[in-house]
Amino acid sequence: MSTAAEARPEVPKPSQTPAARLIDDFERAVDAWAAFRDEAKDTRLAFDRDPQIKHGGAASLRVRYDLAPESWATCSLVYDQPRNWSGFQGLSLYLHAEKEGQPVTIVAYGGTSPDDLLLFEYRLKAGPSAVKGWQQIDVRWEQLKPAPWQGDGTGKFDPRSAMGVAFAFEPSEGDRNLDQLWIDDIPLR
Ligand SMILES: [Ca+2]
Repeated sequence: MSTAAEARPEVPKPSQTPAARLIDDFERAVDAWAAFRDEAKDTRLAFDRDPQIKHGGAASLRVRYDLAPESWATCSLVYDQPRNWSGFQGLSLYLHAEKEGQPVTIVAYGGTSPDDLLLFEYRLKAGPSAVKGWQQIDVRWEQLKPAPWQGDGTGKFDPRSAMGVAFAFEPSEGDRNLDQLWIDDIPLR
């Protein structure tokens, strides 16, 4: 860096506190998160903080799931009231997986109350970097698609009324799917 650049006064940034930017980094208890599952099937999902495998800080979120064919499960963070994320273009996170190609759907919840959630999805498969270490995933709001069973498929996520996020899992090929993956550091971007 040149001395001229060093001498330049720092330009104040728009006031977004770190707390407002961060969805979670799993450094504290994860009791705001909840597991939801297809209760008609023998499908399970469990999550906890993992102090052994982490991207940043002291722990990540480990999600373990055992999915019956044609079922689903989610690990969800649902807010009591909508939050305004319109100052951001999306969110990012770090993913660690056991297998390359392991599918996971990142969900942003819209709506106005926990009883009236809209689901918007970004489907991805873990790449080799997620198996070797941590894969950074960036999701822009416009990349989110309404859940297939929701409306006519043209709805858009409205970041002015965000109700939370989730990681959603479905069995890929009609078999049981028993897997686990890890998530860490989820900021708004
Ligand atoms: Ca962490």
